[in-house]
Amino acid sequence: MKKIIVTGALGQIGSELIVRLREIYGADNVMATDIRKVDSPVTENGPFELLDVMDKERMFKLAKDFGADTMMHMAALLSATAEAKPLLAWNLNMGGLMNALETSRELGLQFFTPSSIGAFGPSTPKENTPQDTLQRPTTMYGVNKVAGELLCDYYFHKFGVDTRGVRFPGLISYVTAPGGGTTDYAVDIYYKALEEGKYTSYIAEGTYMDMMYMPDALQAIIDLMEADASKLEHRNAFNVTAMSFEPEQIAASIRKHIPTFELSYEVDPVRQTIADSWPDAIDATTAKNEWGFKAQYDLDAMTADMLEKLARK
Ligand code: VAH
Repeated sequence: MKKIIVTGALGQIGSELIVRLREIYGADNVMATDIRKVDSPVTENGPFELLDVMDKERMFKLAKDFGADTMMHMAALLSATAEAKPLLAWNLNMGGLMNALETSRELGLQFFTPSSIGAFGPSTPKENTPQDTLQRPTTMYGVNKVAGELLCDYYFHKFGVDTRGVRFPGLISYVTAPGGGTTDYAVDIYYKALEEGKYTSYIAEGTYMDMMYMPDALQAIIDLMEADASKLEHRNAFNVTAMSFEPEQIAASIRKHIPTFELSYEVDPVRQTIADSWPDAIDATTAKNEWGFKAQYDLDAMTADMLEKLARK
């Protein structure tokens, strides 16, 4: 039976990953950790501990005392925040990752951490971005993600740690409010569509980015971690995506439910520059071939579910 310790458990992915993991593996077998504590299913429906991922001693002790056999390291600063605080981002994103990898090496844990389409840069092919290609990101977040991918592969080849990762596209969910990302316009737009019937996008019309609905992201993590290791030629990290769209397309999808929805633009140069440096649409064939990756939600299915769930919220 898996015993999983998760860092960043109150973040955008963590908040839903914990709930899903506890459904599958049992609440007592999933320890959630985060640097802060708030009342939520994550902290109330199973083991929760405060953990600053820069505190290696506490991370090791929590994992050891819990009897963990798996580490899912989700704590990190996202792209826009990292661009505003590059030194903090380097220290936290790389220092936290190193502590999680070292803990996994010392305790023999299976290891997961997400990379991102942010690991690609302006010189990466923008259409059907291959699994193996040029990675020269121009953001601190991207530098962290490429370095992180290489570090995770190093821990696999050098120390035999079973490290696995995916390059997530923008993730869309209704559980946590958007924050710190470049793709979060695609989350915020749904909240504002219901609250105000209109949205002002900080990402320009015609800016294509890969996206995925959170249920598909959670399933990808679980499927990859359960995959037969002998089938994995790659490890850190697999391209995964469900769709690629630009703001006008998500607005059109929303108008199928809210016909009067209005979209306008006030471009944020910082986040637009980040978005322009990323691919338009990546290729996920390798993930499909090596461990059966398959997304269930397209744009219209995601819109219908997002609006329904947010309206109830
Ligand atoms: C961000 N949502 O915008 C994250 C993600 C691909 C985007 O890495 O920073």
